[in-house]
Amino acid sequence: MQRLLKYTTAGLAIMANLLFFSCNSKQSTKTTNTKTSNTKKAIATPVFNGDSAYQYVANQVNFGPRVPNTDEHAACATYLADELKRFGADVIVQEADVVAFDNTVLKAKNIIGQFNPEQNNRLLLFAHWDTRPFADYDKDPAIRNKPIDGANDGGSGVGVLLEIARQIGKSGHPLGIDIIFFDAEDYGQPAHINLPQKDHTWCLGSQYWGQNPHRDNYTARYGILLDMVGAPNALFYQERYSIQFAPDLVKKVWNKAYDLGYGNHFPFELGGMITDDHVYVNGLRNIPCIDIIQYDPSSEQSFGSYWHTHDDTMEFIDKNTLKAVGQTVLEVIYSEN
Ligand code: AHN
Ligand code: ZN
Repeated sequence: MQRLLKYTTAGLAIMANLLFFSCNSKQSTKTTNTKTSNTKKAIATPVFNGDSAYQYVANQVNFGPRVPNTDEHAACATYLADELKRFGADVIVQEADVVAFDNTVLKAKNIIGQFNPEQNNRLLLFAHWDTRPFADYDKDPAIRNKPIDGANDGGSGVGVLLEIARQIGKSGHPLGIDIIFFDAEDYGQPAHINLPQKDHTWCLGSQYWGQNPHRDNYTARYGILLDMVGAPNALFYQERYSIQFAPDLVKKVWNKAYDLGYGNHFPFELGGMITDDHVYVNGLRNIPCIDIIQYDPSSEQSFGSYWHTHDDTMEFIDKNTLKAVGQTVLEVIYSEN
């Protein structure tokens, strides 16, 4: 009896299917397709929210300057780790004592958010989250030794990556994705100071991580660094180390930006050769890396006139630039499988 009922139900289902098929073959073909390709179905690229990213930048700035060994820095570290956890990442805070150019021991914290930690196929996105302890290029010499807000230099890359993390948390991604906020990037030796110039005084957090990755033999398909990605009308020229390390990725990112209508921010032109976290991630871990970094050949220091001054505030953060960078990176990582 039970059996018979089952058969009957199955028979009815077949009949219904046949009927459906004959009435609307187009739709039924569609249904079949989704069924058979269930596991491979691509996830649509999420929509990056520029307002949300802007708020993440403001939240960081509201802590005050995030200079290592300060309370503001410690409070912001907790905030960043908590946000990544809230978005569903497995979070590791890697603590390290690193030595600055003036021999100050910095209690550094690299904040690492892992999506799909069991996946071997990984993509890496990163930015530095600390801010410069001085404003060596400020017009006013009286305030050059004061720490800066670092809205753009520090805040913007992290703000964009937090929004990307939120979107990955909501949509999922077929690959493993790591988002790393490196510390102690911006404690580099000032150019005009009465000390012999030392090498490798920038990017101390990424140098440490490169030598001591959070997982043994850590690697990723590629890495994308975001640095100073929030200024109005910012231009992201193709940075020269990036072209050397990962020429195909540069093409992929710049083409994607162009396709999305952000070509105005991403000229197909050569930029500077910039010592930044991507140099150490690439060199120490052998991961092809690029740096999306503002370059302004018309300004004295090539990064925009606000750079390492007290003008690096929320006033010069533009949601449209955050959106252009964030949507481009999302589009690139959602084209991978
Ligand atoms: C140098 O000026 C050597 N590198 C730029 C890296 C940097 C500083 N990014 C933000 N602040
Ligand atoms: Zn800086």
